[in-house]
Amino acid sequence: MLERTLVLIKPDAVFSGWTDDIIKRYVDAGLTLVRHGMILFTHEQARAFYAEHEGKPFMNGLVLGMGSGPSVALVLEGEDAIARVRKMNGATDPYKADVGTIRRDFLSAGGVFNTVHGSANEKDAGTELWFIANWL
Ligand code: 3AN
Repeated sequence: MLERTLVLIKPDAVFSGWTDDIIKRYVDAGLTLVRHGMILFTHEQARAFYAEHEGKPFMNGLVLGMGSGPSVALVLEGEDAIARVRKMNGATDPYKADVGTIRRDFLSAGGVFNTVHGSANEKDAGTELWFIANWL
C-alpha cells in the first residue's frame, strides 16, 4: 500500500552533520521525500509527541534531548513506507541494531538514545504527520 511516514532526524544527528547522509539513505532506497524542514521542539511539544512514554525512566532525558536543538522532519512516501523505514532505522537500542541500519551506523554522541524516529504504524503516522504539518 502507498503510505506516508514521518522521520525525525534528531538533534544529535543534526549537530553531527549527518542530515544529508541520512536523507540519502531513504531516497536511495526508493522512498520519495515529499516535504522536509527543520523544527525546534519545545520541551512541551517533545513531551506531547512522546506522550505514550510518559512516566518511563527515560522520558525526561528524551524530552531534554529533543529540545536540545533542531530536528529535521521528513515526510517520506512509498509502498509500505512505514515498515520499510522502521527496518532501515533498526532496533530502538542502537547497540542492538544491525550494522547497516541508520541507528547503528549513525550513533548518538549521548544526548538522545538513538538518532532517528520513524512512525510505528499507520495510526501513529497519521497522528504524527498531523502534529508536524503546522511546522513544515
Ligand atoms: P521506537 O522509536 O523504536 O518505536 P519507542 O517508541 O519505544 O521506540 O521509543 C521512542 C523513543 O524513546 C526512542 N526513539 C528513544 O529515543 C527513546 N527510548 C526508548 N527506549 C529507551 C531507553 N531504554 N532509554 C532511553 N531512551 C529510550
